[in-house]
Amino acid sequence: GLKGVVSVSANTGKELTEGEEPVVGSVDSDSLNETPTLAFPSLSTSDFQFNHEKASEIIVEKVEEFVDKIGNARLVLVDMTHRSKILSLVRAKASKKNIDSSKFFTFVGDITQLYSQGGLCCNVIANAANWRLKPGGGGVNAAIFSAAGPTLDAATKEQAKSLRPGNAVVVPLASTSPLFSREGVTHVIHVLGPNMNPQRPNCLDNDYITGCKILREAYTSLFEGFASIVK
Ligand code: AR6
Repeated sequence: GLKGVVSVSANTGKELTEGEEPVVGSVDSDSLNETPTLAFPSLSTSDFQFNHEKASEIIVEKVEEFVDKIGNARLVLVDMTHRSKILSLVRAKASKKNIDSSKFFTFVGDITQLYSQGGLCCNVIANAANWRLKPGGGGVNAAIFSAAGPTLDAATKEQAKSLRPGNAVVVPLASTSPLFSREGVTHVIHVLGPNMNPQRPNCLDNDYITGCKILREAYTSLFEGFASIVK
């Protein structure tokens, strides 16, 4: 039915209360494994310093636009901690819309260990990338390149040399990558969001007219990239 978005444990499907840790274990429903699922971080809201209120508005708007276009596939917004401001804002905004809570929900965990630590099967994960598509740096980019191993860098270079803000590139993972064999991830989608951090390239200097436009484009490219894999 049409319900608000809650934070759920992938194992039990039970709603988690604040501070409660998800139970680690195996996924209890086989059908869960076969549901195409994209796990994505909130683009630009940490190292790139994008306003959380504006970003959460755009996430919910774009999820609402795409969730019915991708069949039975699921979209999952991920962050590391239960204290995540962006997850709270998105849950509050999404609960006011008619978004199917089995097709879009938030999840607390490391995006590189969603299955092994959280029991959540995601065949595709998104990366908040840098324009050079380089491993390292910080945040989710460093975590994904490190967990995937050297084959991700090679596979990425086969698809693109660089990325413009607002664009995404779909990269198939080698079956030898630990992210594939341990977590069941078959594709990584690199996305470059707008940057408000003066210490990073292409800083928009608080121009949120342009910034919001680029963030919308980034989620559109990401969800279209995911849709192209699902089909
Ligand atoms: N699992 C889940 N979520 C995470 C993880 C993780 N392992 N690590 C961070 N997050 P950020 P940006 C969340 O800074 O703002 C990089 O160095 C984090 O809490 O990774 O788009 C790139 O090379 C936040 O909600 O991305 C770029 O130069 C979200 O992921 C630059 O940072 C995005 O945080 C991109 O900055």
